[in-house]
Amino acid sequence: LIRRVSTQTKPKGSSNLKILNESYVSDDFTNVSSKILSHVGRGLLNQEGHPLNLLKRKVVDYFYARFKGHMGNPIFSVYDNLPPVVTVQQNFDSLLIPKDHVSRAKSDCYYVNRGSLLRAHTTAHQSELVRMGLDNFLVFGDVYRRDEIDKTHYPVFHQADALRLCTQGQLTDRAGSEVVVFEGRTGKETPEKQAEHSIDATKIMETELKSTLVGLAQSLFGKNIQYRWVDVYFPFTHPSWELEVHFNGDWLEVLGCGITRHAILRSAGAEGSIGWAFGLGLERLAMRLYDIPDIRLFWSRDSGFLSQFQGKKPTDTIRYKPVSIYPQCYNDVSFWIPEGFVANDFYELARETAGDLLEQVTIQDDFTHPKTGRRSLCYRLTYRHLERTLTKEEVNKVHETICDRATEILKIQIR
Ligand code: FA5
Ligand code: MG
Repeated sequence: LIRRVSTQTKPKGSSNLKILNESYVSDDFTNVSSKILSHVGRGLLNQEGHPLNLLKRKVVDYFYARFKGHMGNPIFSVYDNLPPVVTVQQNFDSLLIPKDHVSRAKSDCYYVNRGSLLRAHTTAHQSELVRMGLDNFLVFGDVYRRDEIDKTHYPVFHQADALRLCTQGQLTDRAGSEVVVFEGRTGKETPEKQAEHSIDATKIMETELKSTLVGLAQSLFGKNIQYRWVDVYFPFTHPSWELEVHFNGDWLEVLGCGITRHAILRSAGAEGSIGWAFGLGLERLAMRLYDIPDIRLFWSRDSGFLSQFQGKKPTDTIRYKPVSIYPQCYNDVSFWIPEGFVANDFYELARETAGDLLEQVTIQDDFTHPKTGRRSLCYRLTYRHLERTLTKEEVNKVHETICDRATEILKIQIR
């Protein structure tokens, strides 16, 4: 998927990146690697019998059943094949994410170049779909984030996003009496609502949003689940909430949602509507739903994994049974860090070097020398192959290569 092509016109130091048959010129912002690009185009969501495909179909079926038009037709349209390279405008600007917001940092995203990146959320497509005139839609897609390493984090995962718009007329029809949606110039923003909106219209939308999402969680996990709403902040919604579900003794964050910022709708040509939106992580749900213990398994091509889902229907109950558990192996590394050291750079270098052998990286010690002020970190790297037993020699070799590369590229100094 990644191919470097030489051209005559490219600026010094840049090259052409080929992603899904499109060509991009790299620059000083480029930080996608061939390892990450090897995930682009895998199409797990659309692979018949993959657990993410089964979950996608469960979500779609729920929305089709819940929201019907006058003729009994489903009113949500579904997009599950939008290309993952998006512009900075789509991923951030169109969603009112401030220019200096942390989520834009090179340390958190995979940039193709200064103008484009691998989408960090499926919300990146919201504004263009509204501009196309859509008023009820679901977007499913692969998303890319530079992040920590453990059993529930992987640099590529999948999200579902939704948006639902209502005009004043539709809201009035639904309520059975006149609902005024907009407050006009005198409106003020409060914790409950945006300046542009009336409290009545906001509450109707909030109630529908929350009951839709609780209904979705119940349709996946059963009527008796325990859940709670947490107030949060997103630049593109207000008010905003997260839904947490109690699972195996823990509160699990399932999704973020809220009332779409009116400025987003206005600039996308839907100034006459009020809308709600949400975004949820599919792996987190699939891991609970199917008892999948490690997020790396979603990328497995092993038949021991895939065969347990093949030929199944979205309505079938499936419990994944680990084929066998191979032993873990860990090695520690302590080093002095140079100025400007970014932990995500180390995680990624480790992952690039070890590939999927690397299961987890945890920090064991963080020490600042009292005299020199130099800071040293100790990380524990846990290795485990999903499909066979690793030898100690094999792990040592990989571990040494990580240390060598980190010394050379990140300028760390091993203790
Ligand atoms: C977002 O991505 C917002 N775009 C969601 C949204 C959309 C809010 C529309 C309002 C309106 P957040 O970064 O919290 O928010 O991610 C949303 C969900 O994705 C999380 O609740 C979680 O389920 C999942 N998620 C986030 N990071 C990871 C990760 N590293 N691994 C697996 N799942 C993740
Ligand atoms: Mg969140």
